[in-house]
Amino acid sequence: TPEYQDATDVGNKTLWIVFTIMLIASGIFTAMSWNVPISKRLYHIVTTLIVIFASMSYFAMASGHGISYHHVVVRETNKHMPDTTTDLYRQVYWARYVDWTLTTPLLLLDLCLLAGLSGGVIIMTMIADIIMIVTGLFAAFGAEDTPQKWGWYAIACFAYLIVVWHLVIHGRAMAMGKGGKVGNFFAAIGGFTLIIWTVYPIIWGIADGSRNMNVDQEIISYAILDVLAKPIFGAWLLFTHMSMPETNVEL
Ligand code: RET
Repeated sequence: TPEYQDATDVGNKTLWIVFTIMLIASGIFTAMSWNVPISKRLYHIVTTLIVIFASMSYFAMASGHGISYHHVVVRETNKHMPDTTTDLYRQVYWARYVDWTLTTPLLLLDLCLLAGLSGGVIIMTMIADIIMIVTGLFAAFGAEDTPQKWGWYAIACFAYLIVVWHLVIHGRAMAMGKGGKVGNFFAAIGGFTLIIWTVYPIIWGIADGSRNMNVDQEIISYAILDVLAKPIFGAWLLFTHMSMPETNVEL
């Protein structure tokens, strides 16, 4: 007998709420960009695109698109009876991975610009991040609960460490070089990012990886993280940038 793990009304309402938050953030960030000359809008453009992409992916997920079933055969060994197997179908929102592939490199671009990193380091950081998301997608759809699935997960975690390495080592040094004000702001918003981002692979391991969390709980966990990582991060960055001319980017 097959078993289905689906979102309920609670999960679906959560998706609609986050869609609304992302849409409002898109409007606010767009309006904020109108108050600065076009040549000084780089952070605004990057940050607004992040919440627009998130709005689209949340709209897809809330309206029932961008979802697929991951099929796993769960085998139970019984002592005095023959083994039983269950066909388990769990919803996987692949729209998230499309969102993350586009938005996480842009979030990193914001931080790299703030630190004043060189083009080469920016590209390496963004590519390592894309490798992290794509290998995470392979892990999510890894057939069965094979070691292979956790192999992809390990590769994704390794790529994540490369991202962290670039920002913590090079990013912090470069930001400090721009003066104490920029250095302290980079340390604060970078530290916030590091904490939030590190929770994603933990949730993934508990929810998608080992299915110790139901689909609703997974949706709610990612919802909280996504709101912190995108609209809250973006508002903090744009409002600080407004009052701190030292953060200006010459491009
Ligand atoms: C996965 C699973 C594989 C291992 C790792 C992951 C990391 C994901 C991260 C996602 C960040 C998303 C953000 C979204 C914004 O709304 C793919 C979950 C390391 C760090 C910031």
